[in-house]
Order: sequence, then structure tokens, then C-alpha cells
Amino acid sequence: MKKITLTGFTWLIAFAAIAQNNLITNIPNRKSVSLNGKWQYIVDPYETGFYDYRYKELNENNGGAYWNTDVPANKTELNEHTYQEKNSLNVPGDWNHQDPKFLYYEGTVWYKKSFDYKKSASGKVFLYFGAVNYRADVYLNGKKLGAHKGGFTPFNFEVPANLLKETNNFLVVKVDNKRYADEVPTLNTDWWNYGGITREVKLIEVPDNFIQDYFIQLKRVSPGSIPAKTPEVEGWIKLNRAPASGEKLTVEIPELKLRQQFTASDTITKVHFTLPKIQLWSPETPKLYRVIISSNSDKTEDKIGFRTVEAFGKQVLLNGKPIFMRGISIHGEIPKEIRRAYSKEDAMQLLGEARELGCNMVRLAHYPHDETMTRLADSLGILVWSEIPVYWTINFGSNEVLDKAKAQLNEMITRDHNRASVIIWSVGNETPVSPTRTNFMHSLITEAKKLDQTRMVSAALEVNYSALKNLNEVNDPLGEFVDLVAFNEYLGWYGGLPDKCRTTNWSTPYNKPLFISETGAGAKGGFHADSLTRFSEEFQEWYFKEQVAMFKKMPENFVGLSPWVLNDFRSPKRNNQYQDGWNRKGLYDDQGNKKKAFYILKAYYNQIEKASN
Ligand code: GCB
Repeated sequence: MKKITLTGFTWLIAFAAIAQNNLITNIPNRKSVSLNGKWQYIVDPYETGFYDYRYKELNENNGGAYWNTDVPANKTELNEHTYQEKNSLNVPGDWNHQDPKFLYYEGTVWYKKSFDYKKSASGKVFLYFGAVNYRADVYLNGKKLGAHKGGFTPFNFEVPANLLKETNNFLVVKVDNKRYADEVPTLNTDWWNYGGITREVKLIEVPDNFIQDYFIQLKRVSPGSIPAKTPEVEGWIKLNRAPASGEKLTVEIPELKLRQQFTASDTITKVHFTLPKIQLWSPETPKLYRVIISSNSDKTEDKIGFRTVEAFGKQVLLNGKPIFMRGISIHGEIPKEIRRAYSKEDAMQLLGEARELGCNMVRLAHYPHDETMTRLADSLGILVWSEIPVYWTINFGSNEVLDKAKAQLNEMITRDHNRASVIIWSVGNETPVSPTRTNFMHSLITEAKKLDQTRMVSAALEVNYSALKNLNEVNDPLGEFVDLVAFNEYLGWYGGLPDKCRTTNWSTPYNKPLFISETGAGAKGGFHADSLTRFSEEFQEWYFKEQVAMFKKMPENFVGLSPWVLNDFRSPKRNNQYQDGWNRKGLYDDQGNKKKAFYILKAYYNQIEKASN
């Protein structure tokens, strides 16, 4: 069998892609100062703090800019903006749930944080945001540090050496969550567009020369084989600048008594070494090792699990053995509090619910979730599908939109490329087939593969139904380029009744594993009727009964599913008397109660789990 190794040329291409972003990774384990907590705000639907009355962007000399100080120089000076204690929002946190006036707000809000800071004599300081939805313009003490687009991925800006003061720093972020046709996602989504600084904010303190990022993962095995007893790690370490001549980089794994040294060759240095006999990471044994990476002047420590994953023929192999993914799709939302999820407690709640259902896998839909989710999935042994919000009909003909999607893909992969739990990068959901769209999606797949050769790449596709043959075919041309052919199906909910499952067959022309990335039906928790009544728990229960019977007859390349969806979630598109602004396809309702269908899927998952033991 042909061995897969990265040639020098492939490395060059990969390095060019990796070099593109300036993200610092392993944020939870870096030296930092939290800027979470209360921030003051000004709601600014007209963007008065950004444009003058001729709609020209305000500049530093203009007191009207909301990123300039709000304190007038003297009692005579005219000042028309003040950040006030009574107008405060918690960070992290979407604004929508924090005050009724924000429930449906989409637009600009200015956030301000005042803080004192004692800077060390040497080293650099970066301002880090876990995520801001959608556009953030960041200003410190009246100077613009930068802007970022993309509501679900992290970013950081270096703070110029002399800008930070010991007292009363004035940090302002203009947050704008308006939707636009040429953004990612676009105008139309089936979820609520929560706005705000939705994830953590920190000052990150690093030495002048520091380790920015690293990739310490098992090398791909020859297709279809199990990792060697003493498996190989192949990866790289990225510094923030060119190395000193002869500079050494070290990787240590104390538990394995392993210490490997490399001479830094460039900003990005390739690392390659053999591990002693280890416990591989898997859902049954989610073993993580303490890994320490050091350079002449920096040291960072992470917890990393080692495993291989690949699509091989009709199967998905984890550590060389076929797995069946007992999944569930999840939105990054805590329904009971009608807000975005952001904390470890939130992750524990969501992944805990998935575990109760008997899952070994979650699809984090439809955008990268908070880093606490993938880190917790690592320690719980839950496999993860992670996705960018290339959702439905975005502007596939635009190169700028492609660049925006690529930037989010790059940030998603960079943040989580050392998480053993993440096994699938998804480049989108239900995108309508056309040559322009297929080129667009193909180029995202190529980009994902440049950034990471050790995981599968997929996308949630749609199905073609042939009434003549009673056949559902997954024949989207993108199937040729993905590793895992994944599709969403709602047989019996959108079109027909659940018993349609009895007579429908499934196929794909691609000789690849087949995964059902969505299937589901709406039910209002606590609404009981006969099973023919839409939105009753009984209808949803019937739907899952018929679906489960159908899953049992799926072709042999069926490798798993992630039904839609764990919890009810807010959606502006759902407006009947049962929905009231919520997509009710959750197996848990918005109060955390299990619906009847929950037990049907759980029984199926328990059966599969038992059969595999
Ligand atoms: C889908 C979408 C998902 C929707 C779901 C629904 O296919 O991928 O975002 O929420 O259907 O409920 O219709």
C-alpha cells in the first residue's frame, strides 16, 4: 500500500496557508488578564458615533467619535456621548437576552471598558476576542487597533508598546450585527442573529519572541491501517518572527518521558518524532497528554490527545477501526435563558445532554462554537463536527465572499487543530447546486486540506428524490471532493408523512462513507395529541420511530447521523402558534424537558452501543 507522506512541495503550500493568519492559539493556557465583566454601552442604530452628519467617517480630531473620550475637556465643550454605569452589558454575552430593548435588535452597539493595567518591563501584549458578532472595530485610548468580521471565530490585535496606560485605559468596541447579502452567513438563516461581544475578552501577555501556534498531531497512517505501536507525530511550530540563528524548539511530554529538540528553520518549523507506546485517544478512552512546547524565550503548555481518523472505502476509521457516529446537531444556545452559550458550564450542559442521549458525536452547527465546547469534548471523549456558517444561498459568485469564508475557515481550523475530538471540518450547509457554487465549495475544501491533512472534510448536502424509483440519491457533485458524504433529510416532515420512510431507498454514486447530518421534526414540548397532529410530541415520536426503522436498512456505507436537533432554538422564521419564534425540532424543549422522541433515538443509540461492545 502506498504510504502517505507530505512532500516538500505540499509542506510549502500548507505553510503558506498557515502563515496567513496572526491568531495566537492555546489562549486558555496563556498568561492573561481578563477583560470580562461589565462593559458600558451606547446603542447607535444610526452610527452617529462613526459618521458625521454628512455621513463621512469621523476621525481622531473629532470629539463626536464614540471611540474618543467621553469626558469633555471643560464645562463649555460640547459632548454628545457619555458611557454610563446604568447602561451596562455583561461580557461575554449576547446583548439580546440582557435587556428587553435588545430582544430583536440588529445594528450597532458601542461597548466601553475602562481598566487599569500594569505592564511588564518587556514582552508584548495582545488584545484577544473569543468572538464578536458580526463586525468589530476596536479602539484603545483613541487609536484604532483593527477590525474583524465573522461572528464565531477568535481574533487578536497587538497593542502598541506605549498605548497602554497604568490607569484608566479606554477600550471601545463598535459591534455591528447587521446582516448583509455579501457576508458569511448572509441575510437568511434559520437561527437568531444574536449580537454582541459573545465570547471572552483578554489581554494576552507573551514574550517579545513567542510561540504563536503549533500543530502536534499523529501523522496520517497508510490508508486503512491502524497506528503503529509507537506512532509518529508530524507537525510544526510557528513563531511570531524569524528564529535566532540555531534557536532550539523543544516538545516535551512528561508522562511519556519524551523530550525532542528541533533547530528552528524559519518562522514555521516542521517537527517529526516517534512517540513511545501510548494510549490512543478515543470516545472510550479520552486520554490527553500534557504537552509542553518551548523556544529560547517562550513556553506554552497544552493537553493533547493522539488518534488517527480517516474515511476509508465505505467506512470511517478511528485509530484504524470502524466507528459508527451516534451524533446530534447542536446550536450554540442555552434555550432556557434565551442566549448564546459561552462558558464551561454551558458546554457541560450541552454536551451532558448529548451524552444522556447516548451520543459519542456532536455536530456543532452551523458555525464554530465556543472553544470550551471542543476542549470539553476532548476530555469527555465526544467526536466533533465543526462547521463554518456558509449556509444556504450565500453569494457564491463573489471572490470577496469566498475570501470571507476562507478567513473563517482558517480561524476555525487554527483555533482547534490540536483538539483530538474534532474529526470533521465542514465547509457549509445545504448550499444549492450550481457550477459556481461547486467551485466555491471545492476551493474551501482545498483550503481546509492545505491547513490540515489529518482530518476529514465534509459539508451537509441536500438530497435528490426520484419518485419514479422511490429513491433518494445523494448525487451532489461536491460529493466528489468531500471525504464523508453527508446529507440532510426530512422525510416525513418536509414532504409526506413519516411512513414514507418505509418505502424509500437511499443511494449515492460515491464510494464513500454516508452520514445523515440532519433529520428531525417539530414538536412543542408538552403538547400532546394523536401522532397525525403536527407539532405534537406524538408526531415527532412517530417520525423518529419510522426514521430509526429506516436507518436500520441503510446501505452498508452508512456511518452515522446527527439528527436535528438537541434543543429548541430561537428562529425568526418560525411563527405559528406552536413555534412562537422558536424552531421546535429539539429533542429537549426550551425548558430543558425531554420530548417523547428523545427516548426513541436514545433507545436506538443504546442498541448500537451494546452491539458494538
Ligand atoms: C435544515 C437546516 C437547519 C434548519 C432545519 C429546519 O435543513 O440545515 O439549519 O434549522 O433544516 O429545521 O428546517
